[in-house]
Amino acid sequence: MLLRILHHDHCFDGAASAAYFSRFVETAFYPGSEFRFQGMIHQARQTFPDELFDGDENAIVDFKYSSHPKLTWWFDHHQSAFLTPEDAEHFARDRSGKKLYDPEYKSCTKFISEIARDRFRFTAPELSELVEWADIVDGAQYQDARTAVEMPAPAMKLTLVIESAKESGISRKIIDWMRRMPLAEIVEQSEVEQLFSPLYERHLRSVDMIKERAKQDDGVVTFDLTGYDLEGYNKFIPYYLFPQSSYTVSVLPTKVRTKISVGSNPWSPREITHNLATICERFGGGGHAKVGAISLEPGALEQARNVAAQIAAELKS
Ligand SMILES: [Mn+2]
Repeated sequence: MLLRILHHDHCFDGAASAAYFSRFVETAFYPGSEFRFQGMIHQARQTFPDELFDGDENAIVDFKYSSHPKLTWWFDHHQSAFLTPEDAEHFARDRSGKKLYDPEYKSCTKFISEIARDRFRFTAPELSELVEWADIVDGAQYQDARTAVEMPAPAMKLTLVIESAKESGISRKIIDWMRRMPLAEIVEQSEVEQLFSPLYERHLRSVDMIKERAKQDDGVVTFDLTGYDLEGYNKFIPYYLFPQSSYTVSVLPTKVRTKISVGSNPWSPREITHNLATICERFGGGGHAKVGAISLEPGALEQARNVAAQIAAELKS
């Protein structure tokens, strides 16, 4: 018996969901089965071709719904889980009890674990660490900026490796290890260590770059990363460097765009009152209440600096 499990790729929760789900159904439904994992990436025109569903049973975890007739199991917690209203109706008509959705959950791993426990009497105490960390990482519920930036916890190290993985081979291995190994032991695997070191070096360099350029004024941290060959940075770094700040406005030019990022400090000593999505929308961007961004054309540096200055002024008021 072959089980195909499609999961959200480049995502700690996606990998943890695949690991937990496979342990659950192996015990409760399909003992002795073979499991094959396949990572999925969000695309503007998402499709689910037939060849994805090549198992005797097929599952999707932590990823969009598919009305494909060969799909047996589905678990998701994303706000935008359905590609079309037809898919949402197809899901609503399902009576199998094996397709489950709850956007209230911070992680799909925790959702799976609670459904497995409450409806199918499956528990795995040795995986409780995995569930707990999936909830922290996917829900950005770090206890402080240090945890998010220095990455002392094995789960944070694994997150850096999983999110940056160029090919899916290492993700499959990590999923297999997650099924049966504590997180501290997974990060000690030589393949993981080898990938982690250069990624962590680059992350530390980005902390130094931001430290060099950033200024804080009236609770707003601003910096411009022009001239550094950087594609992005860990969004908690500004609050690690300036724990008393409330907001960040940054300019980051890359080959594909000139990005203005606007964020708020999850550990801010003062209340976060501005809706950052609303502010970014006025300049053609968007996001969530607590974090937003605006993407301008590559090379639009003067315009980006101008927009960033206007937003910083507004956040100080
Ligand atoms: Mn998730």
